Amino acid sequence: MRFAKSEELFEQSSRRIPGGVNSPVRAYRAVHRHPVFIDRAAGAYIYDVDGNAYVDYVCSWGPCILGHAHPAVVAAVQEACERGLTYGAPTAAELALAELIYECMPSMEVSRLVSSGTEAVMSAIRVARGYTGRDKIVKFRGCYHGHSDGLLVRAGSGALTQSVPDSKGVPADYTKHTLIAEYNHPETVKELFENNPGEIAAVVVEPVAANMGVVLPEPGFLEFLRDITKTCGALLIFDEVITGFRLGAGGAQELFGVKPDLTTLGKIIGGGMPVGAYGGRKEIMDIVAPVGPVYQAGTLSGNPVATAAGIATIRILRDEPEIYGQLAAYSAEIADCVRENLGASVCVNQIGSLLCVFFTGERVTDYESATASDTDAYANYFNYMLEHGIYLAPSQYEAMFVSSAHTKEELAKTCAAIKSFSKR
Ligand code: KE4
Repeated sequence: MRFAKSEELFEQSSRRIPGGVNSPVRAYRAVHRHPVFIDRAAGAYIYDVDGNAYVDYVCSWGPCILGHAHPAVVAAVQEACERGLTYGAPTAAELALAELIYECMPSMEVSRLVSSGTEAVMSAIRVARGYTGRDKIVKFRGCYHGHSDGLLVRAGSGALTQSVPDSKGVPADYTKHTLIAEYNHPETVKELFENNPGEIAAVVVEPVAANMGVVLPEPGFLEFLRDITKTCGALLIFDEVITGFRLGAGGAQELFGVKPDLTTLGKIIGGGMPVGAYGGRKEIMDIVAPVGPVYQAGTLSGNPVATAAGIATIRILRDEPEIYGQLAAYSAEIADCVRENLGASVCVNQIGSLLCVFFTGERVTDYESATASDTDAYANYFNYMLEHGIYLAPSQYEAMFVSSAHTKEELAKTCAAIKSFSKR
């Protein structure tokens, strides 16, 4: 494969954009090479500026669950554009999206649209603090909830990949109310509640952790969080920016049967356009301005073009639930192919169309075991697969995402590359 144009663009971009990228993980630093610059994408494929084609398992970090440039989504966006791109005023489309979200995730009786997952989680935290009158928040080491100051503490995803889980530029005063627990270790949560009686406003958790690689909740863990928050007067916030509409139209809360007080969404609900959302029961959300005293706002919140893409996407996922069975079956085949060919050197965690290949011989059930993985071995795997037309996340601490556009043909290509990697 040739990468001359990507190399040239990267060199030029690095002079004008930090690290040449608009989000750190895209810089490929963890896989020790320059990034490829993308020219276009369609269905299950993404094409770089040198004309190389790849089967895409990043799917823009989750949004493209229907594949790239899905005709119905593109048509909805085109139609919306012709009516003007943004009004800064309420529209019927925002109501339609809020109704769809409520229909699929009944815990979100009332929701507010924003423009990113970061905004959604930042706002949900503010609501929890305003509603409870408490300041402290519990998050889990290795979980990532966007880049708002108070949550860049032991954060996962790009923060973990770049070894800045506690970002510079965030004053200690901004994070002193952020308490850290260990995912899948209930005793660490219990200890925080015992040591901070009456002070914890909320526990925020990725119901399936997907920013330290993919780590599934141990049986009873989410139920434990539900119980302890209820008992201690704190709110439970499910950050479903990744899992929402990914694990099913009802997200992780439907799959695991645990109902949070607040939920945050992003990625898929924008269908590839910038949309986030936060919401919960009316009694809590009525605290949000202009109804209540918790302020939150956004120029492009509920933007008509973005909501059109989100509505088109969610309607397909709601009306064709068989998509989720197809996604899970495809993903399980990938997981089996990796286990068969890479054997004891890897641990593959997979749930629905979320999966991760950890280069470790141990089971990965928490932050400790996830970060024991051999990131150089992952980098070798990543580079081999890229050179063989398979586009994976450029970090051990991210997920593989599968779309409904991935067919048996892509499965065969992917398994062939995995097999040849095992024999290289
Ligand atoms: P955004 O602000 O990037 O839209 O969403 C932040 C966010 C919130 N919550 C969860 C569970 C998330 O995974 C994210 C963002 N996910 C990363 C990928 N793991 C975005 C990719 C990137 O940072 O470039």
